[in-house]
Amino acid sequence: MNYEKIAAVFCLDGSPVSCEEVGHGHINYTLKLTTDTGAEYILQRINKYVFRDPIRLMANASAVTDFLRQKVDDPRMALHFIPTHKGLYYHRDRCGEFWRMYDFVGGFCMDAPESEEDFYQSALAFGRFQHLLSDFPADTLFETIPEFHNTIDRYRQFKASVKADPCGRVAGAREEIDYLLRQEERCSTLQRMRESGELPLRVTHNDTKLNNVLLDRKTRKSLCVLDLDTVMPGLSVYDFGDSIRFGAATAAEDEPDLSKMGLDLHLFQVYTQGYLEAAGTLTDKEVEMLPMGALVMTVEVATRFLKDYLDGDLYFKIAYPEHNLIRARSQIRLAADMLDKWEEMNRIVAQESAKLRHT
Ligand code: ADP
Ligand code: GN1
Ligand code: MG
Repeated sequence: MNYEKIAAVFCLDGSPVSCEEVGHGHINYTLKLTTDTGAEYILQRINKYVFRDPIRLMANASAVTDFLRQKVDDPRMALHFIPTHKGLYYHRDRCGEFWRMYDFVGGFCMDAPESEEDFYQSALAFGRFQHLLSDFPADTLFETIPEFHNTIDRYRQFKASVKADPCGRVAGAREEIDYLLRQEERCSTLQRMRESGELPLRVTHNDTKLNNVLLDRKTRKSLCVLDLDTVMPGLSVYDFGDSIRFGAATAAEDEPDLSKMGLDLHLFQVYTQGYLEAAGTLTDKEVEMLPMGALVMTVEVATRFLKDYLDGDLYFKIAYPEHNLIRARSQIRLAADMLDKWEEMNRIVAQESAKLRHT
């Protein structure tokens, strides 16, 4: 890839001298670019298979960053897209690929919390993110991935892939498929509550993995939230739940040794505390459904990983052929452990919410 040519399209400080791949995102192709003046940027190719309308996606993302920048004191607390010389926030290359550039914020991302304080900081960042966007005009947001967290629809798509079995992989994944099908009824709860209005729609991030948050290297305080591609109207419990799924697990999302995978209740408590402190007022129902958010996000992503395995690995980046199957298995193990710890999870949420009410 000729990165100099792409970089030249954007209004940069200096000329590029180096470019290297960074991060562990599953979707976009992400590079860190440095110029001869020492300026650092992120250059990213948007995944067109996942995001069918990159132009409208960038309209969303830039509207959100502009909105956030007006509200934060430190510029590192919101992403900043760099325009092209034509004044656009994206560049379409000759092959039809879409590129965007933004300031490299500095700081660091983690794939697993190094301490409970780090995890608490990520809870503050995602909670604050939702709070800051509480008066963002939600009806101006385009749905970058329609029905993104509609678990009922995710199951529909999953069952279609099981039926079609395009790669002949169903027989080797029967146990996992059956487990997930047994969870369908319980895990449809949130979507039903969304449809009935029992849970309020908010502007949410929808992809709240720990590696989508940056912490300051020195203070280890949270800086900003990354990966704004899926900012859309959604449920607070999705954002809470996905953070728990990824960050409060005892092993990586793709840990092959299932005996290592489970829910760390202490980290669950730490995140609950931070999120409730920063997210602003949640309704009693939202608070009550936080554990369900964790379970549903875990089961939902397991259906997505397994569907992608059955489809022939079209959506998520993989590092080896069985990667999506391994991911699905580890998420199933995590979901099963959450169900074993269900009462404890509910007790912790009730306790943290009561604590906050009394301060
Ligand atoms: P994906 O959708 O593939 O997850 P992300 O936007 O999350 O793409 O970027 C992937 C990774 O790149 C992040 O997890 C992070 O490690 C790194 N990264 C992205 N943006 C920045 C930034 N502005 N500053 C520093 N690191 C970044
Ligand atoms: C993807 O983009 P990234 O790596 O932060 C995915 C999430 C999944 C996650 C699983 C747009 O997140 O929905 O939960 O992988 N993002 C998209 O790790 O599908
Ligand atoms: Mg990401």
